[in-house]
Amino acid sequence: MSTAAALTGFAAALALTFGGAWAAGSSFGPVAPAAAHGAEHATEPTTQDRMPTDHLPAGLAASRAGYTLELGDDALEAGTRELAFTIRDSGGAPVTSFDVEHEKRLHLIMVRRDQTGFQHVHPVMDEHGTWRTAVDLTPGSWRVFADFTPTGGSALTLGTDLAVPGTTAPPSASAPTRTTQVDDGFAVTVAGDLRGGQDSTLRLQVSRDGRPVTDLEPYLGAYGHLVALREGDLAYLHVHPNGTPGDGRTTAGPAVDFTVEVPTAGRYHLYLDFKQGGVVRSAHLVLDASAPPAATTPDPAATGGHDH
Ligand SMILES: [Cu+2]
Repeated sequence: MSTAAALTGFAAALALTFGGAWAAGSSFGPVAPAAAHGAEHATEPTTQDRMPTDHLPAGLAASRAGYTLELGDDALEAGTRELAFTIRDSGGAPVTSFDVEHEKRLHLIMVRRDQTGFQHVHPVMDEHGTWRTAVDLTPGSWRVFADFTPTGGSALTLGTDLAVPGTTAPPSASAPTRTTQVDDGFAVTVAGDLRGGQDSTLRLQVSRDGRPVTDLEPYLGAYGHLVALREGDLAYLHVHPNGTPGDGRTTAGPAVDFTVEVPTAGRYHLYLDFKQGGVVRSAHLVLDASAPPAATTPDPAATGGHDH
């Protein structure tokens, strides 16, 4: 077993310990003194049907809400490789029951930490709970996000690192990017602004050879899927468009609107997946989110629905 897997096992045991203390109603509160030594999830209840209560952005932890993402290999060679992984429950058993969300039981997003590689793939699970998929890897440090809903639980995105050995160029600094070229003459432009802790609407427009694209095809039930990753720690947000293909009012491009709430001010990398001519393409844009006006208090109850 790899070091990371062993550590994950330790983390699960730690979570179990605290879960037990929680269930037994011990005299110390939710933040036990010993929790200062442990990982962030040690302070969380591990009951599987509870949402994480700390409102941490998704994707920052490999273990959360009683579930752990464990890779089969912590490192893979560059090239087209098979990535294998397992979602384990708080007892360490592989999870095999998942709800279908956007036509799939699990969405796997991979991004190189320097934001120069992005993949959104749909692994296949065997009867033992091991998921497998082919991935295209270039040298560097990759972040692997598993976006899923365990049956009986809440939607969850776990993240962990995968190393791909080899020589990499020093990362170049990012810059806000509102228009980007995609393969085959496609381009994507974004209008609108992000505000930390508040909803805002982004309009993404797809063109090809300078002409608006009006024949987008539904991909996983929508005309676009948007993943936002905060620069620095890769906090994760997966957003679906306003409107559904076939609802009588949503057009097949060129504009796809998203209501997005990023957790904080800062720089965000946006990856739009869209489908046309039977081909799924990804566009990479970069926006800076401003701080919310000081007087406003974000109301979590008012922001439901942006996630799915
Ligand atoms: Cu997906």
